[in-house]
Amino acid sequence: MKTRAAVAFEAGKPLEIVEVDLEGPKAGEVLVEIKATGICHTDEFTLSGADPEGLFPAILGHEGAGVVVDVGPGVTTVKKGDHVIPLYTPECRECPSCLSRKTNLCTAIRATQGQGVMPDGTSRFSLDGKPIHHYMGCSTFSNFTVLPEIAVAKVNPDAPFDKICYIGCGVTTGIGAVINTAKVEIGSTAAVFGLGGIGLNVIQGLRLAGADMIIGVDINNDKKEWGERFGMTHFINPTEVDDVVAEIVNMTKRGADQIGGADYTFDCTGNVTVMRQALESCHRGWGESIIIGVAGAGQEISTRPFQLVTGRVWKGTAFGGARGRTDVPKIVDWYVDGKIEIDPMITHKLTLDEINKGFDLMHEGKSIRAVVEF
Ligand code: NAD
Ligand code: AHE
Ligand code: ZN
Repeated sequence: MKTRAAVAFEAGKPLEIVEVDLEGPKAGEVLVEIKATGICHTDEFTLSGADPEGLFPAILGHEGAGVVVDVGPGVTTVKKGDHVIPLYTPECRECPSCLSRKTNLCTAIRATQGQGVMPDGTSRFSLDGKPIHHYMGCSTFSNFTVLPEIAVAKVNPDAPFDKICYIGCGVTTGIGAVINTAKVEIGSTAAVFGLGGIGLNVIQGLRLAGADMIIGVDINNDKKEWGERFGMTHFINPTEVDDVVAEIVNMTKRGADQIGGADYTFDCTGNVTVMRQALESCHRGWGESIIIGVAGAGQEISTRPFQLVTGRVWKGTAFGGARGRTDVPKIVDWYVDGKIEIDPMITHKLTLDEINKGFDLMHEGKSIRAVVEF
């Protein structure tokens, strides 16, 4: 079949809207009509050329929602008409990682996913007979896409696509980092670095978890109001203070020994200098810093080992530690039941033809989430 898609032909160039060829689903695969897709900073990261796994030409996008329109042989868990969210972190429930119960990082199809192809080693997308790469196993910047059955979560059909697409990455990543990865306790103190599409969801996760003090850090002062809307209690613009780490340590001093530092910190910027600040803002003895941001090829993190010797913990999280087929339907229900907010964070709605504007808005710091509706 033919489908309209935004194709990334080259790193650093705007996406081009073209009609591409799409082969139908093979065994264990499903054809999904994407109804809406968010634009995440990770799409921008790959388009910029900074992603070591970046391949071109490719159809980017990994934060979508849509309807199953066809299934290949052997598919048993979803059927035509089901509403689904594509999963860049699948859940096969059979691989050693899934069975370990220690991680959400299913390994069933990770190798081919990184090569921009389906599990059989080929692409379903092509243009003029030449293959176009899939992206993160999702390619939601296409009106129709093919996904492995293990990479779709069946969700509540009453939920609006233009909002729940965000659960395909940003919402789940932010809230999941708090609940699944950090396992934040009631009364905790926390600092969130970077108040964009991910950081604001970390803040709403911290509010859900019952954190007492939620410090937001962003170089853009417009983000103060945004953070407060979702539960942030204090704001720091690091460009307006001498030392953001000292500032956080001072603000969080408590107890007879007056030792400061947050119980939990989160990097939602992808900047390795900020990652160090986040680690060093943690409380001596137990503070945990969770890296969510994705850093470019060649970038490395560093700190004095003494920071870890004295009990601070550095962790990372992908997709908020969520097991997609199990957890994503629950998060959709939380949204439908009013337990979490999404609507105010969808700041812009675009057509596929306007998708490059979504990247511009992100660069200008004007959007939280721009969503493309098909
Ligand atoms: P975004 O562009 O919406 O937000 C980034 C925010 O960081 C902006 O508000 C910006 O002003 C702020 N910022 C930039 N430099 C800063 C600095 N030096 N100090 C403090 N704040 C600073 O991006 P997003 O969609 O929220 O994504 C954030 C990061 O998370 C990206 O690196 C993205 O690739 C990554 N990400 C990771 C996962 C995962 O599973 N680990 C999932 C989604 C996104
Ligand atoms: N390809 C990059 C890493 C990109 C990355 O870390 N991706 C996150 C999801 S970001 C979603 O917006 C992820 O899930 N990572 C785990 C995985 O298996 O990819 C690189 O550096 O090579
Ligand atoms: Zn993402």
